[in-house]
Amino acid sequence: MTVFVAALLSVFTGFVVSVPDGFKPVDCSDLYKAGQTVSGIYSIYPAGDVPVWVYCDMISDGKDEDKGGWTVIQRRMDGSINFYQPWNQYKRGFGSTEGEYWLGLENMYQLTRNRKYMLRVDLEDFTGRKGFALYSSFSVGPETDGYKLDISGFTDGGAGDSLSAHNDQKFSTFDKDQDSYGSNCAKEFLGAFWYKFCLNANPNGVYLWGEDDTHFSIGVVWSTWKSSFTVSLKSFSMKIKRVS
Ligand SMILES: [Ca+2]
Repeated sequence: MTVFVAALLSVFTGFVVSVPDGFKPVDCSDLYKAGQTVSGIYSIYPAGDVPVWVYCDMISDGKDEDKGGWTVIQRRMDGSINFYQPWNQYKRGFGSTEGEYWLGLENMYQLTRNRKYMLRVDLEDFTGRKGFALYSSFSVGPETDGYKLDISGFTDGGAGDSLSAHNDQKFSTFDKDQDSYGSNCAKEFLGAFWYKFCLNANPNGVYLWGEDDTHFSIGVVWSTWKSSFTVSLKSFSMKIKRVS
């Protein structure tokens, strides 16, 4: 349905592009290069043969030569999806590509194992203020190594760096504790992430409506932006783009 809408939009805005039969884009960067300039839902092929539905952001980043082609790997926007999910769900992905979703650790691994990606984190608070953070390198390791996060090359878009502290950590869920903390970070902060001991960011935490200190740091937190662990954000998205 949404694909249809996106196709219609592309017709109305004049971006009519013929995609060759058998074209299997690895990611949104491939689609963008093939002329798809409308943000929306597309199918990509991270591992070669099995299609995965994904939201492509074809707009982010102001510089013309650097626009578009962003594959959204995580998105929060309205609290409609429960992100307190077990390991298998984080492994294979869940949610709705039209709204909130997690692309899945295996897909992230397949995308980044042999290709170079950068990561952009886009944030918006409940007053409408926006900020972002850029990382020039992003990859996720294999499941046998706990889907370890490898991130570097931070550039500040006003939100500060809440992710570098999570570098080199394995992924943890409430039913799979791979963090560097004596207790279980996922259970303590009601999310799932590359927790250490435990967090500077909690993108998959509980969707709260702004400032809420009822329980410390369980919200959708990016601590360096607000210098706070109790401000939960309205919109949060993580998106990756191939570096050629
Ligand atoms: Ca632990």
